[in-house]
Amino acid sequence: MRSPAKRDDMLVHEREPYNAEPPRGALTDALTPIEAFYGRNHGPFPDVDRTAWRLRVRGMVTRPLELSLDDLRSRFTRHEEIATLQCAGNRRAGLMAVHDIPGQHPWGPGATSTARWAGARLADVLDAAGLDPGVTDIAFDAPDVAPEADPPQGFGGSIPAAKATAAEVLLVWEMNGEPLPAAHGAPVRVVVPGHIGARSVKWVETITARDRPSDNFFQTSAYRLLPADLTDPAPGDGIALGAVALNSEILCPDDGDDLIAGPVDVTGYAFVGDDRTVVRVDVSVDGGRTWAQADLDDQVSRWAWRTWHTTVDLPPGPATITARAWDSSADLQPEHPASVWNPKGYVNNAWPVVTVTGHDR
Ligand SMILES: Nc1nc2c(c(=O)[nH]1)N[C@H]1C(S)=C(S)[C@@H](COP(=O)(O)O)O[C@H]1N2
Ligand SMILES: [Mo]
Repeated sequence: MRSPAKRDDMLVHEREPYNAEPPRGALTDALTPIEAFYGRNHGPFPDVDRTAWRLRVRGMVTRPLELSLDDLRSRFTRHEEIATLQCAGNRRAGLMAVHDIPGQHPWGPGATSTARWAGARLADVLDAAGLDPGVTDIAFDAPDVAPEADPPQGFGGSIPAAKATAAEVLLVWEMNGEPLPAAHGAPVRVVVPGHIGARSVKWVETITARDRPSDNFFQTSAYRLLPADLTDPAPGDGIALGAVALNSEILCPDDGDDLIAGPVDVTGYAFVGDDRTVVRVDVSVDGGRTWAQADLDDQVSRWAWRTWHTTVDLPPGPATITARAWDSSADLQPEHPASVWNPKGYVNNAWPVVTVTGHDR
């Protein structure tokens, strides 16, 4: 497949495999247009023939299934869910500024986007297959082979069975009302709202019911939070990433902007996974000495980010704008990226900062 149809001003970290994020300003709406939606790929796009494509459901099930796209669409009820995808590497650049992370892309704040997804509930498909009582995890496998996967294997991962059978997890064939684009996993991808993007496996071919997490490289070795001093990790080391940690970003103004001193509109997003919700966002223009609460925009879906806005009084001269989000468990984002630095550069959820200059009119 050629390069996906994206905005000209995407920040391309890598052309092949395609890894790109939109500029901050492209993410201010509740829903992200497909041409701005970030792309994160570990290997080249696979060639999938949609008529020959079959979804296999196997493992610890009573009735193994083999479903065509037509089977999936006709046998199961179509459901929609507006959900944010967020890569575990989102905002990694902030960790790399603390200490280099070789071999990883320096993602800014744009490795996250929100779409309206439609497809079948994974729960309904698992129900048709009949899960054995001992099932604890549901694994997904795709055909695209990443150079980093050791040994060579397709992309894959798993989620706990309790999440897999929740109503929000979909097998998706539509994105923002259009057929799912090839670059985002056509004919069918998994969307796991509230969990790291890596579990939303694109071009999914096999679903396996298991009594332990997936053995796939991207479950056992990648997407794990390692202690900062671990230099030679083995598979299974560190914390497997699942639900998305509380995070936020400033989308407007952009870092480095020259502005007129005085009232300045500030907007951003805040997001947290699974059973927590964003309940408060504070903004500071004096480096965190004093804070004012931002207005939270209406949340378009339980599984979408919360966009927010406020107006600050920007002083003349160089200034920093800082934000920090709170969630329904009274958790607050950590202040410094240094305190969350980890060898693979995941989950930078430190306070976002943009540096701007206020000019006299
Ligand atoms: N088959 C497959 N699925 C995949 C990936 C991949 O490389 N291959 N990348 C994952 C990661 S790390 C993320 S963050 C999301 C990105 O989805 P997008 O490219 O549609 O934005 O897809 C996930 N699903
Ligand atoms: Mo990711």
